[in-house]
Amino acid sequence: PASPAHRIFFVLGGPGSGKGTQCAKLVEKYGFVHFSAGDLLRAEVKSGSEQGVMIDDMIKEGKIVPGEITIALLKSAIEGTTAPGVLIDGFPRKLDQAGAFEKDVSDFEFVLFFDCPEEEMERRLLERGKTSGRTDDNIASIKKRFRTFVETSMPVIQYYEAKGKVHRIDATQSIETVTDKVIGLF
Ligand code: UP5
Ligand code: MG
Repeated sequence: PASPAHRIFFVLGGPGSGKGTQCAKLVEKYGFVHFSAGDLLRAEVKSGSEQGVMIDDMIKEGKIVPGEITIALLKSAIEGTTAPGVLIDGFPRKLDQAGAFEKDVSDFEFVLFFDCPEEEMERRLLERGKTSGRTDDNIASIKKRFRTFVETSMPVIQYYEAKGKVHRIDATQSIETVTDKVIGLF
């Protein structure tokens, strides 16, 4: 179903491509709200809920958490929102979850795709891992996240690209340069 009150944008890209960083810029500039699927899942782990232990394990292994869980978290996050735009960061990363979201929650305007080579993403994540406290910012988990991204999440981007719904951004340049390119799309 359509959700005319909100313009929903999917923000996708590999681990460390800059999704969260650029979403923060858009929040500042346009008053959008930003929901990171990964952040919602990490909050679920912290809450000590029953499913938190399973989610924790899957994140360390770079695996994709079952869609019902992520979609329920996103749905309730979006529901209370009155902002002019909603940035969904890091979701959908599997084709069937994309279809389920479109069917059960909302349609969306376009996908913002941050394109970045693995060596640059690895450098950023290892640097961030010195202070992030994220259980998946270590080289073993990073390699698994890359593999899941290539095998399972890139097909989502290709699917929407074939439908003309993807804006691809070169994410290798400085944060400011990338922001300038992103701003041009809104
Ligand atoms: N940085 C950013 N931009 C830079 C630039 N242009 N130049 C130089 N440095 C730059 O950035 C990462 C680091 O790089 C930061 O230190 C930043 O300063 C620097 P960030 O903006 O955090 O990148 P981001 O793409 O958000 O990286 P993140 O690690 O969050 O991406 P992931 O996709 O890996 O993580 P996410 O939180 O989305 O998902 C984590 C896990 O949750 C998944 O692996 C999966 O297990 C699970 N998950 C699901 O199961 N389902 C979902 O739907 C979503 C997540
Ligand atoms: Mg992020």
